[in-house]
Amino acid sequence: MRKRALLITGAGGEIGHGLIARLSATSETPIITLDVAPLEASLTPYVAREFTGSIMDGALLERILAEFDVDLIFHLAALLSTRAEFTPVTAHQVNVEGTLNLLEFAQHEAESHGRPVVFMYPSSIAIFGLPDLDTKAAAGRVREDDWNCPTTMYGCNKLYCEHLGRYYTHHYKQLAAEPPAGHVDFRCVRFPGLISAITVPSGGTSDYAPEMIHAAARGEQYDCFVRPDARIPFMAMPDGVEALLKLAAAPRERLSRTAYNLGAFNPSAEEVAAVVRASFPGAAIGFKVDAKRQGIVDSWPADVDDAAARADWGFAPEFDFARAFSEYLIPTIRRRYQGEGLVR
Ligand code: AKB
Repeated sequence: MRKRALLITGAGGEIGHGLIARLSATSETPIITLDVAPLEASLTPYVAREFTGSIMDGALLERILAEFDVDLIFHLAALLSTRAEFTPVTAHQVNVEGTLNLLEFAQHEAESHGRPVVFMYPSSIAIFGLPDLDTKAAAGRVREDDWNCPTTMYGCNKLYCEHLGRYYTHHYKQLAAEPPAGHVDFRCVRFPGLISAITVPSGGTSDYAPEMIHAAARGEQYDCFVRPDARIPFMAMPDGVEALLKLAAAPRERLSRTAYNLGAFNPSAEEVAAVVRASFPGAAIGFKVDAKRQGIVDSWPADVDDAAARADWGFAPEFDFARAFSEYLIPTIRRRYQGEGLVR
């Protein structure tokens, strides 16, 4: 008999941290994880079984399939936007081929137990590509199907995988006369920049905001790599985790799309710096623009229209810009730097 479980890939990353803690408190289903690096000790008590390995390893996925009955997957493993620009071919392998492997894994799970497999996929504002700053300013709150013209390998990967997920959900092997009982039920949120008080990101282009906050808390000088006026949407990590859980639990018939925009607040880099300076007096924040990373941020929308997520499955972020800092980031970060330390 296979054991019932939910699977999290890339579990040791930023989203995985929050998700594991939250799921272990709310879900009865045992959690199994797959990550290239061993999970850190603070997470292992919440996990029934930890697999250390790659999503590219077909034999390992077969082993998991043979042992576990999975009907919920959070596929978080990915190479983020800045890192992907340095190693685009590897990024394509991990972000696209890895996701295809997981979709096939989900399809086989569904066929084996005869139930749908809910496949949760974090996509990104990186799937958008605005050609210049005037267009970005004029575009305002960008809707899901507008400006789907990414300029990064990561953005291309995420957009294509959104389509793969839609294919597996609605069109898989169109030759089948009847849709099979067990099938992939792909659900995707397009995250803005996520800001966690517990972890610092690595390899992303929205990293300047969290890096600025954590550097100030550590008493370190920080040179922001985008211009003061750079503006993209952000979200506090607890709202990101909550959104994943809420969409995963939504009745299928309520969902009018497979990919949803999400937003919460959209400060400029200078507005983030001002709040950080006010919260950590003496914070030394400068601006040293990296042209390539600036170009990526300039191509992302200043804001997104997330009306569909709000209407279909009740997305409602708890933290606006002020509350994210006053009630989550600043108090949690202060406690962490005074106490247990920081997770990287
Ligand atoms: C990145 O900067 O690559 C990510 C994202 C916005 O998807 N944080």
